[in-house]
Amino acid sequence: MRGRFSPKGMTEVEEMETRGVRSAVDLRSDTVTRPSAEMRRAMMSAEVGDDVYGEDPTVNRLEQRAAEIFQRPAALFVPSGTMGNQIAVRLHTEPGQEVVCEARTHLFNLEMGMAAAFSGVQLRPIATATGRLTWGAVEPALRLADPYNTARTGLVVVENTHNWAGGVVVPPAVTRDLLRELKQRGVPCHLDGARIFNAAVALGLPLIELTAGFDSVMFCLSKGLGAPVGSMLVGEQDFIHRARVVRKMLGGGMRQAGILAAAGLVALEKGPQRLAEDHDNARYLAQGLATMAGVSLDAAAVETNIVVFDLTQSEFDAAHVVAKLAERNVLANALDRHHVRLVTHCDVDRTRCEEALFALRAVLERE
Ligand code: TLP
Repeated sequence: MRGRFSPKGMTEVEEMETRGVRSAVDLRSDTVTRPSAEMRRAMMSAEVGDDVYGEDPTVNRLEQRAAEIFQRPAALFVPSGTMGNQIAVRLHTEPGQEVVCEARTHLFNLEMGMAAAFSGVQLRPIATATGRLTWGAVEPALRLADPYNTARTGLVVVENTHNWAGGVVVPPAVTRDLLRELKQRGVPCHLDGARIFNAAVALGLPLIELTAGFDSVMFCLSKGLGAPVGSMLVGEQDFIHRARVVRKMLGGGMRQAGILAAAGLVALEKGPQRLAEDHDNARYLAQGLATMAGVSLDAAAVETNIVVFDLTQSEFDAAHVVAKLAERNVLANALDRHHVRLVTHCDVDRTRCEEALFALRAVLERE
């Protein structure tokens, strides 16, 4: 991932602005979206109260709506997806246990070692070719039979869509087996559904078919759905009650958070309707990229709003490509030495994707 500030102490966007460059085609993430006019209006007029007292009517409405949509008893508004995941890890496990997850998950790579620091658990990452965690892959990694030598498996985490694997969708057929087998063994399963609405849209299935059976679900309002801040944790009443306590431990009691929840409500109701457009744009980027020198990418495998392309065969490494793209007003993220990620969202339309492809070709083919 790129550093936040340039050597001049400015953000990448500020630096471009000082060079008089028109706003960047920002494909670093779907987290970069600005709230829509409708969201800003809703924020302006939001009714608020102190949410730590449970008195913010807009937060309460958002939590009720999320619970309704996911057909669960309760939901909790949290400041970030990371906090939602970490609360779930804390509540499902005991210190000294192990959490099984796919090797490229956000939980393992991008949550600051917090599962160890906050919950005292270790992660057991499982490498897969596709990012889809199947029962066949999880079974050999479970530690349930030897209490005197091994850390017991306390939780399994599934990420859907799988971000670093390229926005890959995990279909219900895969999770159904996994959930059934885990249930039989008494091992809970948490869904990191940061982009679960993208998965549902890509599969053309009701959201609930992708989320039923998980012991808890986290999803983000602040990614493809377009809200400025916030994620939701959904689950059983008692779980969410305990989650509220852990959120407070983490400093996540947000007082007049209705200002943010108002935007979150717009994101929840309106956001999913336009995700197909982001998926089309990602496919369009992937198809163009697949024809470029040194790029390995199966464009047909791009299912949602994330494109990860491989530069192992290129003369350039990922950091170089990202730096050169920035000079051409296109922002992307390097995941590691050989992989670059592009993410489409509501603030980049087809024309801006065409501009990005033009810059990508110029950089990758030294035009
Ligand atoms: N992902 C962000 C960065 O942290 C990498 C991004 O730009 O994609 N789960 C998944 C699958 C995520 O992709 C993310 C954020 C999170 C959890 C955490 O959400 P936040 O950023 O709200 O803490």
